[in-house]
Amino acid sequence: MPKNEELVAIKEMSLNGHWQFRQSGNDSWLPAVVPGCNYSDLIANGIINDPFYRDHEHQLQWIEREDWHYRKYFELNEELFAQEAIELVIDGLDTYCDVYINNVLILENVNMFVGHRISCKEHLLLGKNEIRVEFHSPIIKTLPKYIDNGFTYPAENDKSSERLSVYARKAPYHFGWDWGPRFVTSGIWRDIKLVGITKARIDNIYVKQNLISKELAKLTFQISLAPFTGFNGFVNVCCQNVDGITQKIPINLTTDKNAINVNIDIKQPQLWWPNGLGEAFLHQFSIELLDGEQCLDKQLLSVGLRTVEVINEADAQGESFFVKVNGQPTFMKGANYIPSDSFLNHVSKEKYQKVFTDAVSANMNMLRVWGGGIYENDEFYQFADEHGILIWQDFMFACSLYPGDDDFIENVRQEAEYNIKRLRNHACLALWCGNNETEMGIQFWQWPEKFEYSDQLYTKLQQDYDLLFKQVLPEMVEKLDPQRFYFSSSPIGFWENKADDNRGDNHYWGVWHGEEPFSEFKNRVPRFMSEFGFQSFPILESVQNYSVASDWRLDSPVMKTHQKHPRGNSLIQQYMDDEYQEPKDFESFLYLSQVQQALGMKVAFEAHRSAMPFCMGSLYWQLNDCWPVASWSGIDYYGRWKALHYQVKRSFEPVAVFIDEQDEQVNVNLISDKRECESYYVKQQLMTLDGVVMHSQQDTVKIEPLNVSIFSSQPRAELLAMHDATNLVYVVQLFHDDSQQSLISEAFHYFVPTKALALKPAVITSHLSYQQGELIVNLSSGVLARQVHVSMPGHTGNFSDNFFDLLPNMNKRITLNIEALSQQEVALLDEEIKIMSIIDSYQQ
Ligand code: BMA
Repeated sequence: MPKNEELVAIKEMSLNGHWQFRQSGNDSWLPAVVPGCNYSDLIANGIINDPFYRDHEHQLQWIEREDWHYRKYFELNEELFAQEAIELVIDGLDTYCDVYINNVLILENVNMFVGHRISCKEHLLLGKNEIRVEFHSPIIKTLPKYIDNGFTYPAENDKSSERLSVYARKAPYHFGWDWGPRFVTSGIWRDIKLVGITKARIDNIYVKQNLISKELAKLTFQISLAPFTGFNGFVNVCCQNVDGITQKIPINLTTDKNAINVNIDIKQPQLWWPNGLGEAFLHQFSIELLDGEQCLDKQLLSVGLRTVEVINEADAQGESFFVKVNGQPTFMKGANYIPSDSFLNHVSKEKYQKVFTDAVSANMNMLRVWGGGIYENDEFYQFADEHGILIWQDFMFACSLYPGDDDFIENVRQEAEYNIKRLRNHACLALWCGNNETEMGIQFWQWPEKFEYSDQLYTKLQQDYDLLFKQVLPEMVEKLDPQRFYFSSSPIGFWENKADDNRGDNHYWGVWHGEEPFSEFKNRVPRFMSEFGFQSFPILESVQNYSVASDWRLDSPVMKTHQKHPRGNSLIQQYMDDEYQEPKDFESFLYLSQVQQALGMKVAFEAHRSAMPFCMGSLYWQLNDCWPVASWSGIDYYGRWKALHYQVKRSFEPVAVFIDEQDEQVNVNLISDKRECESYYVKQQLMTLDGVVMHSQQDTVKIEPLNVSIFSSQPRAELLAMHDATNLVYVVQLFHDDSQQSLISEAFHYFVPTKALALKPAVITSHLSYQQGELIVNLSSGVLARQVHVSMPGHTGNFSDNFFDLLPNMNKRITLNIEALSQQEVALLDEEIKIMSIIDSYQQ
């Protein structure tokens, strides 16, 4: 929470920045940066090479078995030293470490996800001081537990023979995943500072939203204070963007009385809405602790006023699972988010911001912070609040059983308390979920057979499971965040049982893991799809960043290092053989892998949205990558949108047209997520791939709010009539008005699989111009070009549209945000621009 340093008595001194580090046992100290980690510091000192490059990962595994020491010398000035109390505030230590101030041990940390505040004035000196943090190898530290146990926890993504990740409260993906490398880091990964306090400080604020309606918002600010002296003062709560909303409450602080409730009512409040439904409006509150005229401490809070409910209850069709925002059932459109880097200190504020601008650009309203990563940084949730992106928050447990001993449970209890308190005031936070897929694992992943558990042991492991996820975590949520929904494990329904599509959320992995065709997405529509996905490769411009030309074949050691799913490459190829003609070279294969992923996932997005309100959510696996790799992501590590992200943008348009062929009928569906009824123009065309229009029709239509309707349903045979099915496209476009520029959604339907389509070699002409921060590219082609990909070598920026189907003889305008360009530079880009479509990727 930001403080206004000018006015408040509290004095802060950051300990971020320059530190020193060494591998334990070495005498010499080297420069280091905090927040950071040992890998980053080793890279910066030239001791190791870029861990993401080629197959360097394998050479760097020694690092996890070493201990790492960090130290910093700092000067304490008189002003800070004169404060009544001084606290060391550490937001995150990764993971097992001892913290010393001037050689006095003040903390033994055992959890990456817990921050600390340690009163330490008695150990500090005026002038020069030393802080030292000694990290113990997470491997060596947890090994004795594993040896004592005599069995292995089923952490199948932990890429080592001894699966130790479950013992450490540390980001599970650091130990390897089926899209991630194994880099088990150590370091001071979040901010660290000293805080000097006079008399008292604000300890915690919980904003309880008791009632939210259009007419009235009733809030209670539950404020806890940490007093170091007894005194009479005031707490002042003030809303900065609504006149007259202020409460100044007298307090009589003793050293043991420190809680106060402040009630705030706001008439006709402006509500917070998720993206697509309205403005994500945030009320700005300041909370001050006053001693007479002096402000001892001040915090600023952005509060979105809204209700969020998860309705998970028995209903006529089974068991519902949907989100209501401000009483409004809302279809959730989004993706699963994994940490944006293996080295968390590399995730800059700009990178976080891009996550949310990319999500908003693709018409999303929810991201799931998946349980194998981290409880994200504060700024992640601030951006989510500001951008109207709801957050589904897992606790950090995924795909495994976990210990249940007292120490472990107590450790998790502290982790839950710390993170619930940290995140509960965020408007974006929609729900808490105990873990990812452990209940599915218990039922379907044959753990007793694979890991040779006796009945007795497996019963005990499941009791431990119940203790943690059905008792401890729900109790913590009930106590600290009673207004939020908790459930123990996602998914509730299992894809292995088709009947489960009627119950709760579902992760459907029949496509990909189950090797079923993409068309199965239509037959497996659950109440809420919280995971489904298909892999692709980054395009060549990205692959070039981590490999050299001699690596560019699927079975090279480098490409295998950057594909973590054991069957990944063969699955991509297998599906491609079924759907597409053979790609002519490696670059074409990479491109086609993206086209295949996007068009495959399109089937799912459209099936889910068309099944509203039975199905009320579509969160695909996965938004992003933590390193450059072949994966399920829609945005590659370097920030380039894959074909999938462009498809997501189209499929998640608030008002959209979809065409679906079922049982020889071609149906046109109109979908609206809007809250109001609106009128649109619908243009239908049936044309050959070289542009001869067989039929064209234009209608106006009213689309009801939050609704799916069938606009038309025609027999396939009637549409095809005497035409050649391999040479035909049926296009339906939705416009706001009768101008071409008002296009809001368009659907292309082909009557044969892509492989059989009679695509003609396309000459796509492009015309480039530059206007007010935008490079404008106008494209056209004499014949239909499928999945046109435009790239500008050397540029990672994303075009407004890409990987689209280009109709014959139609102009398509796409734009790219780019800093000022001269005419000459535009001409240069004109030469460099690369354009390809499906036909160019085939062997001719
Ligand atoms: C889901 C996720 C991840 C995994 C992905 C792809 O089950 O929860 O564990 O990376 O599938 O296999």
